[in-house]
Amino acid sequence: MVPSVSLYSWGPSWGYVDGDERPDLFVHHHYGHRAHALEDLLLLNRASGFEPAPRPELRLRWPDTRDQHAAVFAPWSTSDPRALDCWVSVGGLQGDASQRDRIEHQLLANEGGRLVNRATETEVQAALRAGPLLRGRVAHPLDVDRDGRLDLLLLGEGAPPRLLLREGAFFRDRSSRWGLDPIQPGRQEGWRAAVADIDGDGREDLALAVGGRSRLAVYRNDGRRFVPLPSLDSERPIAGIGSVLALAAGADRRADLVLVPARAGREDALRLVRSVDGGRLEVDLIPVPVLRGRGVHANAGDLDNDGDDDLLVVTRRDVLVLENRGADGFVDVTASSGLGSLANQDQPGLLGCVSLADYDLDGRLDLAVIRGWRGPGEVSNEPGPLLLLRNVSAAGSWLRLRLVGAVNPSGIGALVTVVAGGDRRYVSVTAGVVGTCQNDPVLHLGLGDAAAAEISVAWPSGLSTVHGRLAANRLHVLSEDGAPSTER
Ligand SMILES: [Ca+2]
Ligand SMILES: [Ca+2]
Ligand SMILES: [Ca+2]
Ligand SMILES: [Ca+2]
Repeated sequence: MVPSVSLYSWGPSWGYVDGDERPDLFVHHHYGHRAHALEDLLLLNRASGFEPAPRPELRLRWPDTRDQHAAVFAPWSTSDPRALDCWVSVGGLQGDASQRDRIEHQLLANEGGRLVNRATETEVQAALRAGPLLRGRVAHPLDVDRDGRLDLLLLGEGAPPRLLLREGAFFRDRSSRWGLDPIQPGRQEGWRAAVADIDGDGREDLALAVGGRSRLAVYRNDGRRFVPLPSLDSERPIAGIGSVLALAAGADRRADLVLVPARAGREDALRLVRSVDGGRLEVDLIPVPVLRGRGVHANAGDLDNDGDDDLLVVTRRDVLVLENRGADGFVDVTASSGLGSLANQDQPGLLGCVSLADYDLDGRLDLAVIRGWRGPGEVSNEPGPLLLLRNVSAAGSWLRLRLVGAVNPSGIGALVTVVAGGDRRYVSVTAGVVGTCQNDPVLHLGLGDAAAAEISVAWPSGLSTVHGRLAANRLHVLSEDGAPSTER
């Protein structure tokens, strides 16, 4: 069903390219410009299975473009949330200014199902070449100024984040105006980050590792600037932040953060960071089994559709599955999950990211994992296989929700209120970017044994829509223009 490939990638990205409801999969190849003879792979998800997209649609410009780090689907140019554009983050060597003009950023506009690089025409290329040399790692699509046009927050290492605002047909670097220039991540930092509404005011904030990955810095978006929040309580220092994950769903409007320790063995706990009143941050520990490798990534999704998001924690050598049992905390179910076999030391490559999508549309979230990866500080650069893991667990009922905004086509920045089985929860609509990979941007909600859920949406434009009681176990399309929701 999946072509047998060998890749060396920072993560698989789920998105929509060819206009249907099946999530497609893009896996960039890190060193495509070198003599590996390995290329990026766009797999179109068809009723008959995955098919590699025909060339030359995705033929990026080798050999000049340098390393690729993450691909992100979002509607920067397109108005169709089922035919998204794709950003590919490209980086050069740290501090090597001579590379500045050789880095070819990739903003692949979806033009009738063909992805065409428009980084020059939209002036993304010029804006980034004029700024500090960004060792580009990952992009977060967000409408930071709430004008309905999707902007681009770029995170790299060794340079401040760059915020490119969409202004008419072009992108302009507004990083300084938005207060981002003082943020000075070091090596292996800056991209270990999450973008989420941490204080619950309806605007996306920024959390990233700084200080040799010893500290989490949080910047609140006040609508005009990113303003630093006081640092975390130093009584529980973090000896190395391997990954920062934002949990998009919860009982309040504030996104919680999960910090994954970068070092195996001694630091056997995840940190759960919550914003409390007054913008203060509090930390709890989530005990997990001692990590058998360096923590590099975490992701979350409701794997058993019971209404609680479960955690996946990736080390170089295994993927831990932590089932969320609500008040009873997280329980390690790796051994019975089927993912224990990924820990096989004999397989080629190291694990990087795991990303989630219900690719076979059966109502259960499936996983894409790449075994070939080389992060900073790693010696091995072995390519490895792309693994698709189909979820066959017994699971509760579910909803898929596709938002269609009036101006912002995927409704990125909206907040969905879900009432099911007597519980109310809030789910933020994001592009699905987690670490250096991307989950299916269509919302997947577990409903337990509920047959329906009451759904309403607060859109980033300020409008609200009420969609009533929606039947479980299907996709609903929710429109900002007030049209009745449609089922598919
Ligand atoms: Ca905007
Ligand atoms: Ca906020
Ligand atoms: Ca669950
Ligand atoms: Ca599935």
